[in-house]
Amino acid sequence: MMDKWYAVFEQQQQARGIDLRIVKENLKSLKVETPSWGYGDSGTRFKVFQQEGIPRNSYEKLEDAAQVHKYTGISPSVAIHIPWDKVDNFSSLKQHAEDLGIAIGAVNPNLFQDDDYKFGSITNSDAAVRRKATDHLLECVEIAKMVDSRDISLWFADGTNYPGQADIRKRKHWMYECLAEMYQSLDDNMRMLIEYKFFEPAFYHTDLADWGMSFNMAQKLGAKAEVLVDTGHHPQGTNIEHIVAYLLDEKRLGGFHFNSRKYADDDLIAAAHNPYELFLTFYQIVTALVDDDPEVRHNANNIAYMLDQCHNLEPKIPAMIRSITNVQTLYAKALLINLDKVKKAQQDQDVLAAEHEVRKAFEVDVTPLLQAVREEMGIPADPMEAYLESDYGNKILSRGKGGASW
Ligand code: PSV
Ligand code: MN
Ligand code: MN
Repeated sequence: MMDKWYAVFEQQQQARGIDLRIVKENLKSLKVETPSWGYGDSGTRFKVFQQEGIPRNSYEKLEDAAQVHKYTGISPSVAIHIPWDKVDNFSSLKQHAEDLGIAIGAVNPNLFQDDDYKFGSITNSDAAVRRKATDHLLECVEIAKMVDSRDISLWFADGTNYPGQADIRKRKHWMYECLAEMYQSLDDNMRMLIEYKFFEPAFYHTDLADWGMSFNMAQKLGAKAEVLVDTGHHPQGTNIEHIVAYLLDEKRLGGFHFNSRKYADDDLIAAAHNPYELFLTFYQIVTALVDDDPEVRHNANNIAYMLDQCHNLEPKIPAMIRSITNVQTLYAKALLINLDKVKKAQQDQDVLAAEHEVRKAFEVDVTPLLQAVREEMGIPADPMEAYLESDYGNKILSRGKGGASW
């Protein structure tokens, strides 16, 4: 039955001029990292809800992440957050990940949960606080080296709540000084990915408020500094795919933190509210993968895809699986855009035809394609169903309540 379904799908796509061999290759090379903090208890500033079976430590977080990889086949690494994931022996954590068939991914410093950082970390007017913050960044670079991780993801809560509270330009200089010191400590293969967010926890100004500020900082630092786009960190209505296209053209798109949002930085299941936005983001990436400029292609092939989500109400592991399959589904749809036809419509300045070609791919049901790809990868056709049928969810209940929180 399934084979017939796929055969029809193949025929339809071939008739549209789509080479499914390339589509499948691209789908098989997609990797989406999950965040260690997404497996812990989380909530809002109003309440952190405790779930049963939450990992009690970083080792157990990796075990849960390995389940996500087991059933999706495309999430082989886990981002860690220091000090939440600070362990006595990083080689043993690394080994634990390897034993589970996964790896440690991006290292995330934490410069927002210490009283010293009340008025800023690397932008604080107090040189001693900036020193402490920079030392933490350097410590994270060392940890990344210990666990063989390439990327350090940087998000700063630094900002102010009131006009006049601080000297915005001085803070910009201090930030550059601290980041430049960190930059010097990176090995040649390493990267610092600079995230931005327009508000929260600061409500008047945030030192890295948008992609332009991160981009400017990255450009000043050097080629190992790139921009990290967290899809939940923009004002309403922002055209994220435009930002993505711009950064790709500048060869500075370091990675993504996928999540979905309705109102603020909601950190919900990726594409739960806004699948078309993620599809259009992938459309920009798909065009960059075949760009004439080899550097643009290189950038498009080296994007770190990561989730940054906190599942406050829903069980964590299936929520991660849903997010990963959503990302994979929207990437698959974007790969079905007939770029030649779009190009032709663009040359003809035929607005309707161009928009139609793009949207048409979104409307394709890619279930048979994903099932075929998963079968070729030795992965269950329906990752969510297979996980729910396993006994892992029950087994972890013996951990009880009161596990790690983010
Ligand atoms: C806070 O907004 C945040 O969600 C950022 O997106 C970071 O990437 C994440 O926390 C982890 O520090
Ligand atoms: Mn993020
Ligand atoms: Mn965030």
